[in-house]
Amino acid sequence: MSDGGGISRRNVLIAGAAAGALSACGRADGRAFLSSDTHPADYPTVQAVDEMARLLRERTNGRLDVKTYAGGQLGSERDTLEITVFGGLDMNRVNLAPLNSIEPMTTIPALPFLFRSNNHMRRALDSAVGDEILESLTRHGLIGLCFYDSGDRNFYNTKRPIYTPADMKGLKIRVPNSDLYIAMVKALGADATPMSISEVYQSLVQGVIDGAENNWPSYESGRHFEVATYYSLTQHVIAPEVLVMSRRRWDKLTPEDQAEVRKAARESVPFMRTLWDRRVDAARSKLLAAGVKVNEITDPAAFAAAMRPVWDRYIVTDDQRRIVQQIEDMAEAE
Ligand code: GTR
Repeated sequence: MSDGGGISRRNVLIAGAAAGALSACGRADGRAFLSSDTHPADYPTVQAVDEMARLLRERTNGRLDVKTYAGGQLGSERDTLEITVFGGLDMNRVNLAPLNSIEPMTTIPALPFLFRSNNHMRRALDSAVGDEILESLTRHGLIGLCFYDSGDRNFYNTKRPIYTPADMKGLKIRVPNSDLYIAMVKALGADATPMSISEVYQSLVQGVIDGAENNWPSYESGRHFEVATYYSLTQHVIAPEVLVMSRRRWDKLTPEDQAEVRKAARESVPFMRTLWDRRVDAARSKLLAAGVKVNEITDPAAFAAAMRPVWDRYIVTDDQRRIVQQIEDMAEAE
């Protein structure tokens, strides 16, 4: 983890190593975009970027390509984002959470109980609302290319099933590095511990934390279910993933190549959604068969009410309020 102050020495080293890896694969001409993902190679986000790479190769006779370093090889999302802004990485697939402290507009889709369903999230982010949130990253040195699904996040822990907000009291819960997530967990009376997802499994084993919150596929692929066997369907957040490009790299592309990159990224979205839906089903079946103790919560409205104060704390600008309203208006079709 970086100390939060500027570009850490470790990140400069990682960026250097990444550039070295790029020339080692014979693409020192700088055309293959180097991308990072915290998930393993078979995860839908990584596969979607591979599909984007395939489309780019096909349309440019191999002139444009993407090489993804999966499985968090290049570091945590927070660290690799820093490297991306600074230009040591060309692309990055991250959740919105580590962007929350960089750009307030990214907190909107991460608000608790904002989206009524995954479809509501897809509809909103496919509209001009999504474009506006992606566009807000430009002033921070990032080009927002597209959103990918991340499904609903649920609390899981080693101690007990969560039925009501009171059941959360005193639990030590890991959250991504985002003040919004810290506030959400504190609002439920639990202790929030921000850390990178790669540290969660070991921290559960050692009892440093009692639990975390995530979607079915991450709970499964990170093997967190082996230790934290209570999975409670709070569905408190349906925040998407986002694919970003370093503005430094983007500005060096011709307008034609920029258009190709945007198009290929957008076209990888429906591909990702198909993989995502399958992956959620597969993860859920596997976990139920593995004996994970899944429960519905007693009263979703009680969780929504307890977490509602974070809306007022993080939605403070007129632009944020306007976008939140637009998203809520799109829920009507549910
Ligand atoms: C996952 C997401 C990752 C990462 C992780 C986390 O759902 O796909 O990008 O943000 O959650 O909790 O750190």
